[in-house]
Amino acid sequence: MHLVNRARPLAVALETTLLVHGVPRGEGPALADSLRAAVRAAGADPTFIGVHAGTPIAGLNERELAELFAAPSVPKANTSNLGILLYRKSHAATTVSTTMELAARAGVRVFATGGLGGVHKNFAAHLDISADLAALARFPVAVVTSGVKSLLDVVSTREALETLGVPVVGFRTDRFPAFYVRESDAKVDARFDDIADLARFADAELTRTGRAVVIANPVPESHAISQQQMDTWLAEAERRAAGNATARDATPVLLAELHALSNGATLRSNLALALDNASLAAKIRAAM
Ligand code: PSU
Ligand code: MN
Repeated sequence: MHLVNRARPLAVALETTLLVHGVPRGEGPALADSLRAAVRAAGADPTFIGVHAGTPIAGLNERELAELFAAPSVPKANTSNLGILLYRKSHAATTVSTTMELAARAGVRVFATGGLGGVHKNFAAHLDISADLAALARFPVAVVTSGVKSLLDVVSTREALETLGVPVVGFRTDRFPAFYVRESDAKVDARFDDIADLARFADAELTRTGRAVVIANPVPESHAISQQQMDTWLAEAERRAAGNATARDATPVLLAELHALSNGATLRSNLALALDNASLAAKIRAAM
């Protein structure tokens, strides 16, 4: 695999699945601009990761990103189908798992995303576990995230991270956040209140283990959604998505249903947390 590596020394990785599949079509370019600005404002170098015509790139340029946005459809690549998409010379949007794989190869140590994939609900009836979890055990990247998407089984996902030996630390929180919701029933392994302290720990831990560090940063209060409200919307989104929300489409289909039936409240929450994570990731990178 020939990786085009344009990462600069203070690179912060950003994923393309969030841009292409996580927000409605048409909103991706504006989100890309604001993520870039958030990283720069905090003193680091925004580095979009994705696949352009079969070439994996750390640091997509404006033209390449524009071509991904303009393509009729861009497949979502996790660590299982990435190689096939490269071989077929396809474009691809990278999820947390593949953004980490390419970031690690490019030497990028910090990555900002929205929410991690994890263990889907009803796993006793139907097992669906995101490739993100296995990637966290394999690639040495500090991932700044607002926890795991509220549509997953958050407590089981937290347990799975423990099984995989992935440390989960909270930035100014003791609880493991659940994406649009600031708290869940699960805890973090340790709390950090100071960015320089957190950056020192993450840097040392990446070097010590060769695995990821999860840095959990709750959605800003101003854009948080209550657990009760989330439960109501999610039950309705699951009903509406029934049958369509399978396999790789499960996450994008449910997110789109939530954005629609909350009149955009979940989308605004998603954008706010993604930007806040980009900003925190940049501060951590600058402090390393
Ligand atoms: N967070 C968001 N929006 C998203 C995702 C995360 O705010 O669209 C994406 C990430 O790329 C994550 C993926 O890796 O969803 C997980 O998908 P799956 O459950 O199919 O592994
Ligand atoms: Mn899945």
